[in-house]
Amino acid sequence: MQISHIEHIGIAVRSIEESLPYYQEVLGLKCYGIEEVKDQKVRTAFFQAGQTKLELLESTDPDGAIGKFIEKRGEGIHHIAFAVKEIESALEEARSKGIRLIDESPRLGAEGLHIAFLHPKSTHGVLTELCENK
Ligand code: CMX
Repeated sequence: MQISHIEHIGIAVRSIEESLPYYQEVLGLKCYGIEEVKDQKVRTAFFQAGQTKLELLESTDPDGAIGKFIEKRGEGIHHIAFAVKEIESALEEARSKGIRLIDESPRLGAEGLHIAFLHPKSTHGVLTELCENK
């Protein structure tokens, strides 16, 4: 597959509001958008950090992916997202190479990106997101 860059790094937090002072006042990054992704049961906050972005993820439902992650592991890095050209063929390539897909086909994520996740049990422990801006 063709990866052009790291699109963002996803970070699970208990509370976006409580995390903002660290990212804004200590790191000096500016939050440029907060968005709820209902089907993922999360609220997201985005920061531009040079050529990539940080995505803070706050759970809106304890049974969602972030709710369960925080319950088990606490706050911390949750996933890495790569920007790819042609996400459908990237997914198909991952599948054909034996990678377990969480999403069989791309769906709409935050910021209108087409996204799909690869299971961390088949990617050496890193929950991996592929995304395409189209
Ligand atoms: N990174 C690495 N490993 C992870 C993980 C993560 N983010 N989340 C879970 N795991 C591991 C768990 O530790 C567990 O390992 P063990 O069996 O060794 O304990 C295993 O994966 C299964 O975890 P689980 O708690 O049973 O959780 P689920 O199987 O219910 O779900 C996952 C795990 C990755 C399939 C689920 O979180 C998922 O579908 N994620 C993709 C969607 C998502 O993350 N959405 C939120 C972000 C949305 C956005 O960015 O817009």
